Amino acid sequence: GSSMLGPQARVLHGFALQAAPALLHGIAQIAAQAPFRRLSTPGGRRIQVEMTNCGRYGWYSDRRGYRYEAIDPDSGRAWPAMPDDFLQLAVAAAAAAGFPGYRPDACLINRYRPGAGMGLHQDRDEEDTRAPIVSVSLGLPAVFLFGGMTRGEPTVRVPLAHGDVAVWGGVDRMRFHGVRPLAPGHDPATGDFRLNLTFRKVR
Ligand code: MD5
Ligand code: FE
Repeated sequence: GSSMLGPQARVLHGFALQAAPALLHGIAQIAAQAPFRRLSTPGGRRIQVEMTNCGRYGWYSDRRGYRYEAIDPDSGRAWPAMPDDFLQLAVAAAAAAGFPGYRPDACLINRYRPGAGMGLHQDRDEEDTRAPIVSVSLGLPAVFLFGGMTRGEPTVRVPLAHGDVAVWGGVDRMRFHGVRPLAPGHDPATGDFRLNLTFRKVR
């Protein structure tokens, strides 16, 4: 089943359950080429969530700003290619949520340990804001915060479990959102992490 969070925001519960083992294997291979790391904000604070990327563009942040890079600044090499099964899952989820013809060119991989969270923010570093964002949750559960178009509006708490896929597009694309600090837990399949794949179309 699926839950409607907004006119063009959906959670597809369990949509990635079948693909999950292959996705976790793919993440391990990507991390062997482009290791998870803690980036810095332009203001010099370290981001709690560990990140890496696959696909044509990778999200990156340091003193010079938030941006997308085709070359991993920490290795000087291109990001690992987006595996076919990653792309197929994202395309199928977008279509199921009403966004046919999705062609993401970036996949940010977020790794959360217990205690790590992500503060309220908007995703505004992409040139293409018409394409939706597809987000896959694996491993430990999290509480997602779904807000409004301004920071001050109230947020709705949305539980996200292993295998859930969320799709945000159209009028819901620029909503403020965040992730509450993860509760302690065990998940042998992910090594006691929450892993999140965030597919985007940058250009
Ligand atoms: C996560 N990651 O669970 C989330 C999934 C990020 C991030 O937020 O920037 O890495 S993506 C959630 C999202 C994206 C775009 C719009 C909305 C939510 N929304 O309108 O709620 O690690
Ligand atoms: Fe975000």
